[in-house]
Amino acid sequence: MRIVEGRVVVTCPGRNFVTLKLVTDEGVTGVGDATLNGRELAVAAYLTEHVVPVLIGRDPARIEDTWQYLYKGAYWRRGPVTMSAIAAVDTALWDIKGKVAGLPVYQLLGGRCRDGVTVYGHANAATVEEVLPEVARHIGSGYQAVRVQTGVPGLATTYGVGTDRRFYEPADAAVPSEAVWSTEKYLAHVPRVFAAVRKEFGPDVKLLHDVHHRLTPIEAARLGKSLEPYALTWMEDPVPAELQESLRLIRQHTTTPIAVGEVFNTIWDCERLIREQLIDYIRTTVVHAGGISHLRRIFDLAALHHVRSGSHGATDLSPVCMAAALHVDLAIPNFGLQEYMRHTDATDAVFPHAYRFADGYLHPGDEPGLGVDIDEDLAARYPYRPASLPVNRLEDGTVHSW
Ligand code: KDG
Ligand code: MG
Repeated sequence: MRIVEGRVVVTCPGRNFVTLKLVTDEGVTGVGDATLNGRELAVAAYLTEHVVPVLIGRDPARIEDTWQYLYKGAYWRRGPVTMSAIAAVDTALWDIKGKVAGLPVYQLLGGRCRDGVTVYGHANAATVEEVLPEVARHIGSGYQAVRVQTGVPGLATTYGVGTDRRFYEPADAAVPSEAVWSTEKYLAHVPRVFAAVRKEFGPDVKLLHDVHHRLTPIEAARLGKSLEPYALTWMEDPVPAELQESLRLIRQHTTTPIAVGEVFNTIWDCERLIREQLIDYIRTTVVHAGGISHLRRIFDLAALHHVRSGSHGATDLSPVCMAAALHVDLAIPNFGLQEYMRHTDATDAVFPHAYRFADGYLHPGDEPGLGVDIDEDLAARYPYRPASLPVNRLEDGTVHSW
């Protein structure tokens, strides 16, 4: 069997997605997600110009060799654009292998380690009062874990807390919009949110919070300490994690568990954090961390050091990524949680998929391969629309961190 074609499809059924579809001479096809929020066309060009031409004529069964070829052969390594492109190829090759074998991909990865994939949903609202019904709605739909974010009194907008409660979409304008941030206001507010949520819903529901990289190490340590009475499952991205010593400092001050990794692209971005047990959950994902093969490598390293997975699953990761993530989640021993937010109906129509939500769990289904595809005719009806993530400034105008 040989690869004869690679189509890069850019579509915007509500938001932009980049998808690679590989076609073989025997008619078997595979899909991979290549979406990088706000930088979609960079990955599309990388695939079209530099990757697809070298795949033509290759044996699709050689997944690991193809990964090594694209990673080592390029000389320029790592980075989100390169690794999202490699991820798309790797994911599509696993899809093809599953279809050829007549097995769902999780079977090829070693089979089930659990009955279903526990997911967490997002409860977002402007105020504490308004977020409580959102948490209740999630619990009522069967979620065992809920991420809680609210607006911060005194700040006009807060990243990730949009006006639409049903669908998460922070990329809101072609030229980035700008938001204002105050650490003081935020640190004073967040413990009140979780005090109210615990009081209302008791100790059983798993609660999570995303800091979106906004704090300094000592501020993050203080936040973790102040949240200890509310027993969070994790505090996510408390600091920009390039400076990995930061996580050690936070760790020395608080027992609130730490989850990081959605902006990491390779095992080398988190190897030290895992090996030195500076984090509790690693949140790398299929599309931004080199595909199923490389994500599995990261999670296997994490398993050795008692770090669990917590894969990123925001709506800017397409249903192709979600399907791939679920096969990995089902097959690894150290699964923790999987993030899950509903895509729009238009997105679900463009990406027909076998995975389904039931009672707080996602199930990838048992179709051969990944159990997801792209309807290219429908996709063509939704042309690309430029959209960027917002820029964040302090109250004095200084550009602030992600
Ligand atoms: O593209 C950025 C989003 O994926 C990000 O804002 C989502 O932080 C996020 C999360 O944890 O889902
Ligand atoms: Mg996050």
